[in-house]
Amino acid sequence: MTTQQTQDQQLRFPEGFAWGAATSAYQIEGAVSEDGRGRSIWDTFARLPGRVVNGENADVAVDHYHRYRDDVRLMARLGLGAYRFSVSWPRVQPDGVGAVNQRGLDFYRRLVDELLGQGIDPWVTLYHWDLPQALEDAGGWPARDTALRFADYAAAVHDALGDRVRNWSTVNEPWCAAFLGYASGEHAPGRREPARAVLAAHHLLLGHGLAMAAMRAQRAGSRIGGCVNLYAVSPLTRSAADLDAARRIDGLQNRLFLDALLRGEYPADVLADLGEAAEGLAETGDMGVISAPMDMLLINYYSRFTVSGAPGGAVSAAAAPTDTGSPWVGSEHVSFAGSGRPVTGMGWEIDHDGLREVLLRVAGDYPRIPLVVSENGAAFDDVADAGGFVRDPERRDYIEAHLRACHAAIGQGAPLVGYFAWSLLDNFEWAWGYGKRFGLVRVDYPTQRRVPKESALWYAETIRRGGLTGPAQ
Ligand code: IFM
Repeated sequence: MTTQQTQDQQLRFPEGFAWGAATSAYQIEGAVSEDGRGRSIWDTFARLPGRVVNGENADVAVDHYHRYRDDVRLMARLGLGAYRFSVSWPRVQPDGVGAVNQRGLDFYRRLVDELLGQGIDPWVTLYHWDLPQALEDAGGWPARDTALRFADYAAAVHDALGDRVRNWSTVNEPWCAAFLGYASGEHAPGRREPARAVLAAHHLLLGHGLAMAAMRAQRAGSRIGGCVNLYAVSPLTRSAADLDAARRIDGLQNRLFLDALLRGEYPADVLADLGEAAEGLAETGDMGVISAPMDMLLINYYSRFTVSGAPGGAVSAAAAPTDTGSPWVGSEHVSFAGSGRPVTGMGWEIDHDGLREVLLRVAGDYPRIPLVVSENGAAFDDVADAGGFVRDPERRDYIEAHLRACHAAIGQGAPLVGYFAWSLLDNFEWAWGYGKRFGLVRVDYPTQRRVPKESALWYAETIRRGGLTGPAQ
């Protein structure tokens, strides 16, 4: 094959592959006091001194609540086939229980209509971290009742949108909601109660299972899945201590959730690591509810962890990710070492082959189930020119390399059916506020002007072609 032929080679993706981008409600909507929306734990947390960089909050965010029509038009211009967004629980049930706030649901009805009108497939996430504050006041996710309330809320949304929305995910990244919210306290509600975080993880999973059952009882035909954030995990060396550190992090980050959802059990070694915190976690029947067959598994992938078990030693503290919940899981057994790979603006190591590894691992170790990469992307320190345009070759390269990894994984047998770039728009990056930009589309926050970045134009062209060009990975 000549060089030209190699360049021209098309790396096609399967027929019907979902090409999309993703967002979440609190990160983009704003309008936190409109149309009867209640308070969420993020409204409260963002007002606590020192919890969010520069004391920022998402009261306005990128004003998507008012600008959704223009945003959908923008998606159509980019050629997106699918859009994954989340529904704000406190917009639909201001206190997390009882009567549904129709004005809140109406926003999502309008959004879905707009998407369908533009030929874009809506993918709905039911929970992306904005728990109604009233439910947190009643105990939050460590309280079992929250899982039951979540199922009621999920059924209300599914009842309203299920005739037009086919693809649903229940809980986004339960690891983050449990361990960043209740162990390290870096996310709302900001509690530092490690043992309660384990309960929270169990109830988030239980909420997933109960919600799925409630939705299935309402109507057939919806495709429903859970969504986990998975990492490739490597030991720094082959020493027994480093191998054990890798086992621990893989266990808590990946297997705790995968085994529960896809095998109906928690991994014995992780339960042993957790000790008393995991005693009596599941009531009779819980694991059956959690592991009821899903139609797909949604996987969010960003990075690889390279870990060491060396006691306080040769590893660089600077390499430790800031969002590992490590004050509890890591301190005495695990250090985040880093491998020297380039990092994103979040300080996260870039390892596209880790995505191939994760997809093949799930495909190989668990019962066969369609997989979706439901988030993947990178923050970088963007610089806009006078017209607001951002040349972002690093983000473009990041997405391209990860799409090549997806293509390779499909070729090696992973049943991958879609890819969603994180994120459609620059937005509120949780405890980092607005300083970290993940968008394919630049948002100038003072004016709310949207300008597609170079990466967005490249992604649009890739979607148009139905794949990549150049040599396979
Ligand atoms: O912005 C978040 C998103 O809300 C959940 N997954 C990771 C993204 C980047 O940190």
